[in-house]
Amino acid sequence: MQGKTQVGTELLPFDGSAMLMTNFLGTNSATCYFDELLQNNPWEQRAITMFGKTVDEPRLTTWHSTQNLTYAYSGLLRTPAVWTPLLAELLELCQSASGAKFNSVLINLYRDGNDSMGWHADNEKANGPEPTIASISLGASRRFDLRHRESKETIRTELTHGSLLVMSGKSQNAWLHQIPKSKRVTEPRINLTFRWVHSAF
Ligand SMILES: O=C(O)CCC(=O)C(=O)O
Ligand SMILES: [Mn+2]
Repeated sequence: MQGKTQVGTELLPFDGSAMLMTNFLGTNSATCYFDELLQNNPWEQRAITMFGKTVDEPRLTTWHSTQNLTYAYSGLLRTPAVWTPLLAELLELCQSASGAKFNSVLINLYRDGNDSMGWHADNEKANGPEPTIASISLGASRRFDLRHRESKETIRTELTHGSLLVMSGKSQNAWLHQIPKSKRVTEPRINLTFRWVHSAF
């Protein structure tokens, strides 16, 4: 299983960068990673509390760290799941493609088009002021939107099997992003977002 580097497409017109490399992983190796994770990753269903109501997150997730760091997001404290050779391999590929260092990864499983991730930015304190986030997509293609916080300008793209999106600079401060629900999508998608987490909270 290995990756191949490719020149990316810049999605953001200003205020940060979001570089999309569509054929970052070859189709066959992307499929191997997908199958292995779908079968063997210890998927967790988490609950979130919003406006006093507790509901299940509309996706399954796991958090992994090379240094056993815990991570807080959306009021959830995560303890890390196992760090595997597969994750070490993908981390290495993301580091060479982006020039950034990562020590952890959040993995999302969108079981079908009913699963989603609402508008947010990865601007938690633990990520530092201008974080670089490397995001690998495996399985079903899903729409991915970016919306500028002030101008409301919206960029819409498709994250396909084996693609890499690297968000950096001001992107997490100036823009929000989401994976909207989709009635068309009946197949699962796995997304891995590699991050550098500065300290445990
Ligand atoms: O699934 C995706 O492509 C986005 C995931 C994401 O934004 C996140 O994990 O913070
Ligand atoms: Mn995000």
